[in-house]
Amino acid sequence: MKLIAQPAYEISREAYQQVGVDTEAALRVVTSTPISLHCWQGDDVRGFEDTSCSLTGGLAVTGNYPGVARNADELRGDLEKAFSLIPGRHRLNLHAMYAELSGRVVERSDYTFEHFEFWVDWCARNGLGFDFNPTFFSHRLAADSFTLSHRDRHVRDYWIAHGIACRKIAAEAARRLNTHAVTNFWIPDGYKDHPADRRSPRERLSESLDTIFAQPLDSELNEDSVESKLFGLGSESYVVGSHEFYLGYAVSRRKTYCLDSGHFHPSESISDKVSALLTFLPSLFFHVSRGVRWDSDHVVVLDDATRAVMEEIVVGGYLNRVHLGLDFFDASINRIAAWVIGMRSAQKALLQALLLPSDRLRAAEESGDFTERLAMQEYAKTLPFGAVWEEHCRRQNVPSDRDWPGEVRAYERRVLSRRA
Ligand code: RNT
Ligand code: ZN
Repeated sequence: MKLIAQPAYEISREAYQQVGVDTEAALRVVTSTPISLHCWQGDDVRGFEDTSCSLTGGLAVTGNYPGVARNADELRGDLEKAFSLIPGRHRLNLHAMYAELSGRVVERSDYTFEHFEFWVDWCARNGLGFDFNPTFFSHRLAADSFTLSHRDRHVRDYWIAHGIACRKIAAEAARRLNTHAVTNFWIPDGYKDHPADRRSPRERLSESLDTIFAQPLDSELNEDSVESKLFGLGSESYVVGSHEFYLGYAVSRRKTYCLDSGHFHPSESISDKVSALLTFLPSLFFHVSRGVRWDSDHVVVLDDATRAVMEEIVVGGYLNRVHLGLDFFDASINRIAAWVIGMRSAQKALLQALLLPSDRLRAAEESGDFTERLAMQEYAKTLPFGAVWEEHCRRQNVPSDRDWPGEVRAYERRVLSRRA
């Protein structure tokens, strides 16, 4: 198998060369671009806190595929399996609800680095970066779906303290891992029905965020990002943290803005927002996801929407100002396979973007030759991408698309099937 991969790659490399594309350069970039893998796909967004509270905030995981991770060791084991099947070195995206509290009850407002030390040591051992998320859902004080914009000051204060704690934890993790961490803020706050007052919760949210971000942290270590949403289950009529709200917030406070593929009108494409936003913002964080009819958080695949996002990032020259992460949860298929498919598909989309004959496309556009531009865009679609991807997997020492599912099945038999 390895013997046939190489000649196929050589032929493909030639084909790309003829349209002015250097496959070696593309492979170098894809190899050095990390993607943040979301821990929460592995256990259906349950987390490990003892104060068991079901999933809230309008998030929904469907399916009951056997073998869900029940504790941190199982989740880490599953992640290790997934990472072994994903080319390149990446990052872990952890939620605060995955704190390891050794059976004690600790308030989220009191979380400290020690509750995440094990995770961070594990990242160090596995050569992974670390990103973090305060958890503003699945909690008694988020039961009415209001947190940082809550009308009750005590509830707000609790969540403000949680936000402050999480930034510090992320900065400490980054320091230990000798990297930077993105701390992403998403809250579920909103109303199912038409509100009487849309203004006050937004003003409260802005104030709460300002309080959380008041303490300057080393920007080399921690980067704050804010994630907007159009609607959620139970917040169909009003979401406090809407696109316009966070766009204004991020621009005025110089924060990173997080775009989730599922958080916009289904006919809207987030790819077109990349260059618009980066004209004014320092950086973006992408929650690469796949909405099917609604914000359904399906597993990322190599579809037009994902390819368009990567194209905009690459062609715009924005790779150094963009963080890539995945955000989906599917319990209807093997959860490790879901991670692997999502990561490999996102990387394929990135590689395809890097293999676009952009110089030629741009030249055609600049000379006003839109016929050539369209013809070249269509030609690019049938260039032999598959062999370049296979070569990437081969060089990174991970199985090909044909072979990795067998490894997941073996792990399922050996490990997952033994979980009650
Ligand atoms: C919810 C947001 C958010 C969550 C995670 C679990 O709509 O997309 O990013 O998916 O924080
Ligand atoms: Zn998201």
